[in-house]
Amino acid sequence: MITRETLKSLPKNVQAPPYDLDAIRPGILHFGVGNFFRAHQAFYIEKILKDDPEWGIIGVGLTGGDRSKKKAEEFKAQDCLYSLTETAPSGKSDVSVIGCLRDYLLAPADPAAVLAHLADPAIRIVSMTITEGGYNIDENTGQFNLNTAAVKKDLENPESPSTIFGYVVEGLRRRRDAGHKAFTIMSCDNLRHNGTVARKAFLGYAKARDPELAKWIEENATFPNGMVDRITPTVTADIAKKLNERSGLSDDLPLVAEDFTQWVLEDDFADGRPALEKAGVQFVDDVTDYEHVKIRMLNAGHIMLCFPAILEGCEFVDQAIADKDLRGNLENFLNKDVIPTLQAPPGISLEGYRDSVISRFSNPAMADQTLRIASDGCSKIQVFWTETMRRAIENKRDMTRLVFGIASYLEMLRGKDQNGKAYEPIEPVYGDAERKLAKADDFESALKLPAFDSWRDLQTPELTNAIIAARKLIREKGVKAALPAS
Ligand code: CS2
Repeated sequence: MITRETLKSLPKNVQAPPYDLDAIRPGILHFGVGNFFRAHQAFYIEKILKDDPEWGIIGVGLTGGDRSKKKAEEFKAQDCLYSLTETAPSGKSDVSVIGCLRDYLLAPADPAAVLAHLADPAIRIVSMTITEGGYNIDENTGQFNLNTAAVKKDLENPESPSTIFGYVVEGLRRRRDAGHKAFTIMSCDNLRHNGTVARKAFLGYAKARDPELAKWIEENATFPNGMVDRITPTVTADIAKKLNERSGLSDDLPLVAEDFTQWVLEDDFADGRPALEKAGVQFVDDVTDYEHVKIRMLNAGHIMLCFPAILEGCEFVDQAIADKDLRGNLENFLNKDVIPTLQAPPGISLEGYRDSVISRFSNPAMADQTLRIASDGCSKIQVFWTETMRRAIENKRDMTRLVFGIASYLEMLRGKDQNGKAYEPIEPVYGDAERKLAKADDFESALKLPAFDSWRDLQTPELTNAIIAARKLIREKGVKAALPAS
């Protein structure tokens, strides 16, 4: 366990928080304290606290259940301290104890405390990493979904909420009534225009609750868009053990991330912000081009590499990229399918970005799991590949690599690799019907899966046939035989 006591005698290679923990006051409330948040947003905030101690973070978990309770207990037991190991592809690593998280609350266990923080004018930013599905946008209408049971329940009892929308809007209601300023609602999820998505979600809920309140929120709160980037693997018990062995700590919540990190953010804050530029955050007027480069190259490349890699039995991303055929396919995909249809933001070379992506994927110290990358492939394919796919179909470009990628995804969903080894694909948005489609050997019907909805209007019989043929080839002759030649 790490405690405040531990900080007094850290192993000499471990960096302590460079400020007095007792001087930190909370200014940010964050929903969804996952590994990515701990390695990314918290890492940046950590750097500015010495000069700006009023931006400490209160973490909030929204779900109950035993796992959440255990996590909350672990955070509490460590006074919310944890170690972050940042590792370069060369193997060089730095370890620091992060202290910016000053409390962790489980909303179902203590809703009043969460609401009290949200109503407190000292909290000036409410941030979140709740995954794409967390914004509750109806895929068919593109609007906030008012019909889920949890949202309906919150709308019936708006002062005792259970969803993030209910909490945030009730917090803002209390602030308005008390004559306080609104806070900034800052999404840190890996989505295009995450701020715009958050705006739609929170205003959608607020309008249904009380149009006047919604108007006040619209006029007073802000929703900056941001591009976030740092590869942060899942920490298994085995990895945790290794991290502790290397650091000399006995941390119950250790974390590892690559040494690369990027945060490009719109400077649109309702009530001030930390001087994040001092920590390396890049403030821009419009994040669009940055988001496209990241999502269409890094994230799209990740799944293009990992779907077939899983079939080949590769457990880790660095193992996958060390396979020269899989790497060649990824390079061809980036060079031929993505880069020619992408707009580079000022000062960024797409070729340089490609090289950095390949080097980042090669980082052996990350032990980043191919199954983590492939998880929720249904949403990822739509977010990461749609633009490239639509451009390719519309402009009649060569589709072989995309076809191969889709066929690999579908084969990967069977949960059995080429060597007959079983694994569990993680597809949280699929219900029973989709699971059945994914496991069945009906290649044509499998294309009805929602993963392909975002270009369904452009789907042609030729494309369908090409995907089916690629899938057959993978099944009969294996990934290597099916890999596009160039
Ligand atoms: C990965 C991301 O899960 C995925 O699909 O591509 O988690 C990736 O590691 C992060 O976006 C890096 O910023």
